[in-house]
Amino acid sequence: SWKYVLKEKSQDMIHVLQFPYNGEPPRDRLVKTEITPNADYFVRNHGGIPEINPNDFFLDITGLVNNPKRITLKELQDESIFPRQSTVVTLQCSGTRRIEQIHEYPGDGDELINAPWGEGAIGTARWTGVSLKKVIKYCGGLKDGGHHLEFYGADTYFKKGQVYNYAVSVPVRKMKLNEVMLAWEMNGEPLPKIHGAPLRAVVFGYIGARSVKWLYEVKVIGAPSMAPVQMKEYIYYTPQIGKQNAKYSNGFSIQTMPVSSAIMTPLSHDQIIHDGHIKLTGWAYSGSGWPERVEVSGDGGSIWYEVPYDKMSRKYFHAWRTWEIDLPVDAEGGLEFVVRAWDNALNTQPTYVRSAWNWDLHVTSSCHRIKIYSIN
Ligand code: MTE
Ligand code: MO
Repeated sequence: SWKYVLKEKSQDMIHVLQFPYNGEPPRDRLVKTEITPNADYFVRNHGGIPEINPNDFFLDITGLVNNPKRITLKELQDESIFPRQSTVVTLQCSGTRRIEQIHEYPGDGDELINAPWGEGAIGTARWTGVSLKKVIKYCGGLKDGGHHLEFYGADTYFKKGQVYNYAVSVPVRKMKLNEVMLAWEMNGEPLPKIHGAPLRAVVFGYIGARSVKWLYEVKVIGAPSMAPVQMKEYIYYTPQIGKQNAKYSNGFSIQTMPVSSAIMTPLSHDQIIHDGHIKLTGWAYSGSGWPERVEVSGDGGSIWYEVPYDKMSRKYFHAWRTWEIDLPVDAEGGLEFVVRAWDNALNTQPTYVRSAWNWDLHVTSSCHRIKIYSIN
């Protein structure tokens, strides 16, 4: 599968794992554009990259629907059957910025789950496909008791000697809100193999793990999926839970992503020479809406400056906003820059990473901090 990786991804991706392929783009490049180029879009894989011939491809809609159906890609793409949808949406892996939690305390150390991601396991694309709501309607709608949608991916992975297909679920409410899309195009190009070709789910505002790649079946079920990725991964534990008392039932499934942000430039090893100003760039994202305000501090969080509204990129529901600020800084020596975002529901971020720390090291939503040595 390295054949596709080499073709589809930028050569300077940072590989947080070599196999399965997991990579993020260089930090200073990610926020140069509000739409992430496909070649720079982070990749999170649990197993290999299946090869699927789009001409033989079909999607099965099964379980608690009135008319279960097998639908070919051609049918999905036939605009006389399904209206086409094209939406700008951010996907964020719950491992984004995990490296900060690892530095705080490394937890259970399962490196397949706990890949040491930096700030780049997030990306924004214009996805094109159909709304899953239309597809469920085409199948005669839900039967009574259909409360969750289970998505199956064609890739397999090993865990404790057993082989599994990647599978997770989302509540049907998400589909009814038109917030689940079946996509075959990414930024106007055919969906790259490494991002799930020929068809993937895109679940708006949720943890990236629900946006199943290489999707071949949607099953309507009564309760959340029993598959291992749903039951045993992407669980959020309270800070009191550790090695002695961690069990899956002690945590809850991560779904909607909270408000978070990151400073992407300058890089912390840069030595900055300026005259009273320094330019910072970054992203801010909220899975339940959009970032409304971004604030940056040059002194570890005592005094905050608001990013001017015209220095934030366009507002889309369920997408990040990139931002830049020319921050006044008169001090010399070691400085700590901090960012925090506020979303449209007035949520903001925990101040320190220790208040975000959790046993499986997911969702590092605390204020992002970088240290810079400044010579004025
Ligand atoms: N779908 C399948 N079939 N297999 C996977 O390993 N990884 C998930 C999700 N969908 C995964 C998957 C996770 S954890 C994330 S964060 C996103 O895909 C990443 O999507 P991307 O690789 O297109 O950026
Ligand atoms: Mo993820």
